[in-house]
Amino acid sequence: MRRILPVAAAQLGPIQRDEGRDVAVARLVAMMERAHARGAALVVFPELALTTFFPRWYHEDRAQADHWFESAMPSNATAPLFAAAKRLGLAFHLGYAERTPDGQHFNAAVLVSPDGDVMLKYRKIHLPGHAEFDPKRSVQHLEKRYFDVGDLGFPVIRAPLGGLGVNAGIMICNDRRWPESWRVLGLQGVELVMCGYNTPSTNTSAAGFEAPHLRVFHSHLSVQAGAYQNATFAVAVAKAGVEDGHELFGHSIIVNPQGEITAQATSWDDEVIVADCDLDMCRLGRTTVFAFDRHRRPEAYGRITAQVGAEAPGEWRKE
Ligand code: CDV
Repeated sequence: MRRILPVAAAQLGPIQRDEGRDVAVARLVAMMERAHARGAALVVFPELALTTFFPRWYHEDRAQADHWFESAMPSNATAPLFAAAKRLGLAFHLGYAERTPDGQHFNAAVLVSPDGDVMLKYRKIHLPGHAEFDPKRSVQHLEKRYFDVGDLGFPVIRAPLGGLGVNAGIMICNDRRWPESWRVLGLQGVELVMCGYNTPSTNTSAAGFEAPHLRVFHSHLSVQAGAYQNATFAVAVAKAGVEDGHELFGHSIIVNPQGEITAQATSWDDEVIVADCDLDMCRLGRTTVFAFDRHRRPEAYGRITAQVGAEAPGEWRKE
C-alpha cells in the first residue's frame, strides 16, 4: 500500500509589532480549517509564528524582550490551536520563541499530534545575525542577542501522522542553508523535514550587494538540494510580506525527494498550499545514489566536526 501523507504549508502574511497573539492565533486556526478542508493530515506553520519577527528590534535590557516569548506550550494564548487540532484531527508544526523555567531562551518549534501531544521539539542551532546593536545595518538581526544556541541537536522521531508512521524532523530558517543540518537528519532516516523561516527580501547587513531575486533562489536552492541529497520530503514555509515596514519574502514550497517543487505559494500573505507526499519516493535515493551505508566516507569528513572556520590551504611549491 502506498504511504501518502497529505501535507499543508500554511504561509503567514505579516504580523505587526503591536498585534497580539490572539490575532495571529485566529489566523492560524483559520488556515488549519482550510488545510483540513483540503484533506491535509499535517499543517506546517513558520518560524516565530505568533508574533512579529522581533529580533529586528533592539532592547538594551534583554529582559525587555521577554514578552515575545512563550513560557508554556500550550498556553492560554495558544490553546485555540490545540483545540482546533483536536476538533479537526490535524497535526501541526509551530515555530515560537520559548523561555524555559530556568530562564533560557530558544527559537523553537514543535510537532503536535491531533491529541495535543508534543511529539517532537527542536531548538534552532544556526542563529544568524549579531548580539549587539549594529549602526551600519539598515535593519537589525539580533537572534544572537535574544536566543541561546539550541541544545537538542537535530532530532527525528517516527510520528503517527495521517494513519502512517513518518520519520519527521525539524530545522528552522537559517539551518536550511547548512548541509550539516540536513545530513544529520538524513542520517536518522528522515522522510519529512519541516522548516519555518522569516527571511528579509534584501540583504540588510551592509556587507555588499545581493540581488533581491537571488534571495529566493538561494532559499529554494538550499531546500531542494537538502531534500534531494537526503532523499526526503521538505516543507519550507515563510512568514512573508511587509512587517513593521520591512519586507520578508514568501515563496513557501513543498519539495519531493528528487528535489522538485510540488507546491509553491504565490502570494506574500496568509496562504495554504497542499501536496500529497508519497513517502515511498524516499526509497529510490536512499537505496541508490545516497545509500549512506554503502557510499559515505566519514573517515574523510573529520574537518566537518573538528573545525568551525575555514583554514588556509598550504602553498603549492615546485619540487
Ligand atoms: N530567520 C533567519 O534565520 N533568517 C536568515 C536571514 C537573516 C538570512 C535566513 O537564513 O533566512
